[in-house]
Amino acid sequence: MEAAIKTIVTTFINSSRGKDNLDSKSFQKLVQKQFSGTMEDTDSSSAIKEMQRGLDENSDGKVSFEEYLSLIGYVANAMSERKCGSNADAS
Ligand SMILES: [Ca+2]
Repeated sequence: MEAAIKTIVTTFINSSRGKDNLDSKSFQKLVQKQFSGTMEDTDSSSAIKEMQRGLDENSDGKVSFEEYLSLIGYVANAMSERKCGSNADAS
């Protein structure tokens, strides 16, 4: 569990190069690199931009650590739904 959280934190830090926010380009790279197995549309930059807009609560065009955690929560939720089989065809 701690290792998983550490991965979440270090992935953000590495992607943002130590900054507080991910810009569009870094966010796109992170999603393509880390979520191609769980998400559809990771090869579509417009889909990733759309996703970024959805996460960007303060509308500054960047993804903060808190906003990034919403994405992790969203992915975790999607995974648990898939495992429980309650929403097997969620597309
Ligand atoms: Ca933001």
